[in-house]
Amino acid sequence: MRRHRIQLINPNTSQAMTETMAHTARAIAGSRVEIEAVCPKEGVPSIEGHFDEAVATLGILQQIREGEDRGVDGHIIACFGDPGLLAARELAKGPVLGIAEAAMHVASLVATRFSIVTTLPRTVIIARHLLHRYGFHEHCAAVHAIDLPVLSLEDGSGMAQQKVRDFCSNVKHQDNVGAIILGCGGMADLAAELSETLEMPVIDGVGAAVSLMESLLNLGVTTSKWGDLDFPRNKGITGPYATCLTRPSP
Ligand code: 2AL
Repeated sequence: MRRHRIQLINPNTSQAMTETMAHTARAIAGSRVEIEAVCPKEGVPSIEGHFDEAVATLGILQQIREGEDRGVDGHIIACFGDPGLLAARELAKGPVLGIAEAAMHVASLVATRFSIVTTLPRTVIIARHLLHRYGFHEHCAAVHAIDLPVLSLEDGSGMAQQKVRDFCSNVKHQDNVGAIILGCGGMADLAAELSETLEMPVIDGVGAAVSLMESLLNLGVTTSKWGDLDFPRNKGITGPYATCLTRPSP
C-alpha cells in the first residue's frame, strides 16, 4: 500500500511548538504515514483570541495551497480554535481536520461527558463556540483555563505543564466527567502521561487528528467537492495573496 503524507500545520510561528506537536504526531502515526510539520514564516507567535485567529487564517490557507501543490494527502490545522477550517476545506482536495473537532469526536466515543483544559481565559469562548458548532455542547461539563499564555508551554520552566497536571487532577475529582481534552496544541506531549497517572482518557487533539486522518486516508475519503466545500470560485483575487491562494486552472 502507498505511503500517506499528512501535513501538520501549526498556524502560529513558534518553531518550538511545531516541534512539540510533530514529535507527538510521529509517535502516533503508523509506519506508512509521513508527517510534514510546517508553520508560517510570518504571522502571530501564538493564537489566543479572535484577532489572532483572523491573522493566522491566511497563513493556514497558504500552507494548504502549498501542501496540495506538493502532493500531500491530508492536512491538520493544529490550533485548538480550528481557525479557517471550512475555508481550508474549500481549498483542499484532501481531507482537512482541526485538532479541536478531532479531540471532541474522539472524547465523545469513549465518554458521555468531558471537560476541556485550555490556556488563557479569553480562549474559553472559542472552545465554547466550537462545541456548539460541532454539536458537542451537551457533552462538555466545563472549559477550564490555566490562565497562562500559550507560549509558556514552550518556555522550558515546566510551570505551565505542572498547572495542566493540577487542573486535570481537579477535573477528575470535581467535574464528574469520563474524559479530559487538552485544549492547546502545545499540550500534546502531556496526554499519554496524564492518561496513565489519572487512569482516565486524556485526549490531545494532535494525536486524535493524526489517527482520524489516517483512517480517512485508508478509506480513500477526500473533502467533498459537491456543494459548499467545492473549490472557491476563481473570481480573480488581487493583492499579495493572489498567486499563493489561487488554484491553477484545471
Ligand atoms: C492555541 C493553540 O492550540 N495554539 C495556539 O497558538 N493557540 N489555542 C489555545 N486555546 O491555546
